[in-house]
Amino acid sequence: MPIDERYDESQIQVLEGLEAVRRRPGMYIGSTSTKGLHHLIYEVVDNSIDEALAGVCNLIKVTLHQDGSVSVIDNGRGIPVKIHPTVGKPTLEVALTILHAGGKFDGKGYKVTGGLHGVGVSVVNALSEWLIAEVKRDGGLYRQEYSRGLPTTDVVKIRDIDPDDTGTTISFLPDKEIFEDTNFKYEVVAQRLRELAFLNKGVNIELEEEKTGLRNVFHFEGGIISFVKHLNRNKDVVHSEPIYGQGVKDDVDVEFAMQYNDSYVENLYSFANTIHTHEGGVHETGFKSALTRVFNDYARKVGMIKDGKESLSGDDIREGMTAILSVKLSNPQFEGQTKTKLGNSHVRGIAESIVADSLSTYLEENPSHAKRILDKALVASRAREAARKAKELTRRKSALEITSLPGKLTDCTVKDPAMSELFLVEGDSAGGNAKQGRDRRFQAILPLKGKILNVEKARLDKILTHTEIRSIITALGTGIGDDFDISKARYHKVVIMTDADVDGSHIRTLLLTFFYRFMPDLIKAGYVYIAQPPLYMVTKNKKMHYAYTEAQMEQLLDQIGRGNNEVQRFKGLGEMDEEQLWDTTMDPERRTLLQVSIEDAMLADEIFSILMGTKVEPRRDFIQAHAKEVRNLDTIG
Ligand code: 0RA
Repeated sequence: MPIDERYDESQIQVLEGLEAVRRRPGMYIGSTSTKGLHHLIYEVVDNSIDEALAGVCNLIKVTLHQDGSVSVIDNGRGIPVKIHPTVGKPTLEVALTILHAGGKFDGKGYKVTGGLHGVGVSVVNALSEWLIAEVKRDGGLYRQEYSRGLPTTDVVKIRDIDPDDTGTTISFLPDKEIFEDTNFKYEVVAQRLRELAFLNKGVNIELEEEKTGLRNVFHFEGGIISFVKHLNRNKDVVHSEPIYGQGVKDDVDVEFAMQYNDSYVENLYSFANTIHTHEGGVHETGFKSALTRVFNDYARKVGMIKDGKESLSGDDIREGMTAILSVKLSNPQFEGQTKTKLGNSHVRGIAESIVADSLSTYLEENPSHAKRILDKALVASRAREAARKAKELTRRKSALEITSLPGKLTDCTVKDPAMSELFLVEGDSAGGNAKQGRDRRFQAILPLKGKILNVEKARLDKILTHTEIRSIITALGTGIGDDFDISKARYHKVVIMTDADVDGSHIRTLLLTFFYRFMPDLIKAGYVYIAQPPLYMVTKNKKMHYAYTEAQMEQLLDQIGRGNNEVQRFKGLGEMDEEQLWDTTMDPERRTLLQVSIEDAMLADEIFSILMGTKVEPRRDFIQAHAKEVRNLDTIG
């Protein structure tokens, strides 16, 4: 075949590929929201991580530049630059312009990551206003530039370099035509890079933001052991060193670390090829059944539970456990609603046997720790039994009373849950205004008094007796915990509306904790939102303008002129009248709601623990550090 014919063919492939990506970006990076935007960075970094896993890279640096662009630098082998044998163009150009060509071409090596959707750097290129790839390889520094996925230069050799010096730098500016918001959030990027550093021990990952001078270097020789210690750092632990185990079977690498703390909360974070498997899957199932079996066997053997009679449930054994489970395999199958559930069925047994082996060895070798952990599980077992009885009682009672809706709820008139919204409003006075201001057809109001219960310290039985929580549960209609049924939800939007002050964010954090712990599927379904009341009202010539942030307020003053106006800062929802509340915060045509995602769970959990756990010092430090920037108490946005 003549060269130019192949050239034409690959050119058509490029154009079709780019068009597909730009037309339906969501198919490739999940969404065009902030979340999708951040996936651009993760996609590039995952390629560098692959180099690290191949043992040929130990440095990755991400820089958020002043102009909104990002660079990802690594010292891996560098993307090959020689002419690609079938396409007839430099491999670098092929990797950056042809869909699904970004991976390793020889099929060799242990390719385990590959981004959430494993789409390759060409997708990042297609969704960037510009991208520059620089490669140090084969004794040269090579460079090519692109615009919206198309090359604007050839692959050019810039200069000769030391042949031992290798690596790749990808710099790009996300396309404003594609993304709703092109501002990267330092904390969000930091969270993922920290996670990657934990999951790939020894790798140095650096993050820097030019605008703020913020900088972090993530490097953990302890790997997931450090991860577990990090998650437990604000908690009182039951044993000082995490339990750790690792093994490989049939090319599946399984690694876990776990440590108990004195809370009642289970924190199991599982990963497959460094991708967080929110929805769990076969590896989690294997891990959990190993835990249940090994702890019960051991407890029976040492006489802590009677032969044949009792046994500890998985929930009892996992109460207060913080654990990381990380598996690595080729061709992971991701299933479930958000494609974060591992489906390769053979992994279940492999995970179970590797975890069971390491755990039983640990228990044999550490009898005093084993006893402490089992004592805790036995207490949990008794508490659960008591809770079950209490729950039965409430169930029987409500059956007799014909499940009535809470008295404080002002319901909406439509009965279609998909159209209905429930506002959880802080305080009776704001609740009153919300009732007056709402659209009664589809908006229901439930005012909540004061601080609702501290959910982390309390167990299920106690929570069920709390009036505010019971009102929320009955209003929602879904039930709770194991009884939770999303199809019974009476509203498909549950909007948390609190003041923009410290108390308000505390209540919001408490509510989010409650939903996260007891109705996580409500969050996963995308039913939970946070209302955004304005911070300022500017009155000029009797006309009212609202601003939701300091920056917006400055912008507004520039627009309408700084003279002759009156600026009011809203301290609470109660300071707005019913009309203002409707105009700014409740009217679907004009409001902005923040959708709460389970993605923030790890970050959220950290804040919950700090604010509500038993350790006083981290809480005091946190509140002092954030007193001036109340909005940072938000678990999202
Ligand atoms: C294709 C093949 C090889 C490495 C890479 C791509 C590669 C891609 C990226 C993206 C960012 N950093 C990267 N580093 C490497 C394998 C090269 C070889 O076998 O020598």
